[in-house]
Amino acid sequence: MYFNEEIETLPRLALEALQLKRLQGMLERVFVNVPFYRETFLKHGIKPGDVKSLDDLHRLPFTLKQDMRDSYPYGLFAAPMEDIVRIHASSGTTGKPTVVGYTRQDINIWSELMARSFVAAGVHKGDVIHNAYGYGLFTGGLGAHYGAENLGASVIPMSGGNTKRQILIMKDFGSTVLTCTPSYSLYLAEAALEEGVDITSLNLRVGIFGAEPWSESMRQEIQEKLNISAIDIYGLSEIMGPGVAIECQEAKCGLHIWEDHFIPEIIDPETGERVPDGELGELVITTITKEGIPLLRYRTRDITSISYEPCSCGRTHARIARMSGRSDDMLIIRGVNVFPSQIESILMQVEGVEPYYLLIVDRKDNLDSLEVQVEVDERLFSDEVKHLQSLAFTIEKQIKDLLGITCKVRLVEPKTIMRSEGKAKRVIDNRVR
Ligand code: DLL
Repeated sequence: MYFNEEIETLPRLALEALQLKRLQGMLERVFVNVPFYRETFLKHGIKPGDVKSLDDLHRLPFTLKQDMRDSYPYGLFAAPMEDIVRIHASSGTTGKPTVVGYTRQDINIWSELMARSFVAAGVHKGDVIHNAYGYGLFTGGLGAHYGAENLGASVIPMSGGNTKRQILIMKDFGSTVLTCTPSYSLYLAEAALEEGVDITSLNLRVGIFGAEPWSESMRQEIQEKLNISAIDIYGLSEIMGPGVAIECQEAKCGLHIWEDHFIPEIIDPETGERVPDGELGELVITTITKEGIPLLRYRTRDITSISYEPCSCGRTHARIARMSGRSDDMLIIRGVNVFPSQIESILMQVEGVEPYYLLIVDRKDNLDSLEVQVEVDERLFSDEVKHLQSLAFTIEKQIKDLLGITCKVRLVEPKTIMRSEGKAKRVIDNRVR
């Protein structure tokens, strides 16, 4: 099933020809309308007309999040304010938010790509979509909402928070699709249990989860606890919002990135050079149809790999692998590079361990230390202390064996680690940078 069969299954040659034509148009537009790009092009001695093939793209300069911050709030907009119909912003951990603007056409394209994403995930007209992504400056809520309406499904604009009410609505309204962060879906499952609601017996069939990193083992956990098929969706506000890429329900093997609107590249974050297909690197995206804020070679900082192999679902658009972290959230602990998701994968494979954890990184006497706090099953706490100790020891050993770092594992009682309604906070780094 497709939302737009012709374009989703377009032969690659035609897709690439379309990309080149759109890329050339985009370069002209930013050269004329965005002083930042005009100056960058002039500085590098580049004219928009120099790009004759898709391969020429890699000679153009990158755009960084810092460039967006420097042009706060509207400096990178390529359309006049009277054509901007929506503004979103990403919170950002430090400093000012990153602001993005959408023209009417940008919103229409976003709604189409979200609708395509829903269909790829196995959602159709007639579904009742319980949308628990936050509504507001965050792109999750409204992005999924417009896509759901465009598809013709019934959308419940829940937003985040008020967890008890979410359970009630999900049950009484017969929701068939859940959209929220993966961590919140598990929190909902837990809350349902407390409310005496058997979440596995509701009408829910599909969950579309993203906005934060999660692992394959977490997918298994969610699928079992909620009795649904869990699909990974990727996006970022700078590029559009949710729906830049999504897994198809047929293969669930990589996320199709909608290449008629975005050109993906995977680069070595150190050298900026492209890496071969299939190898891990940083995802760089060029938007080729956006009017509000088109971005050239935007460095997402997200780590993934790309594959152009045909997919069993028939879509011809390339697939990016599940994100393995960010090139900037990567922790370096006593010289060893670790992604929180790697630790999560190890934890999730341990019997009795719950999917709530916190990594606390510290530095004492110039030596880094890592403490992994993780919740364990209630029953383990009523057990003998030595069982808990041996479980903690087993996890420490596995982390040491698989990742090469020594850590202290602290098993904590259920519900002691703070729950989040949006993106979960998994790392506290107390080291002075
Ligand atoms: O999180 C957009 C979104 C909303 C995506 C709902 C999916 C669902 P931002 O707040 O700008 O936008 O954050 C973007 O979140 O660069 C990734 O680091 C991370 N991220 C998003 N989706 C995934 C995912 C939204 N599926 C940042 N897996 C991105 C891992 C993800 N990380």
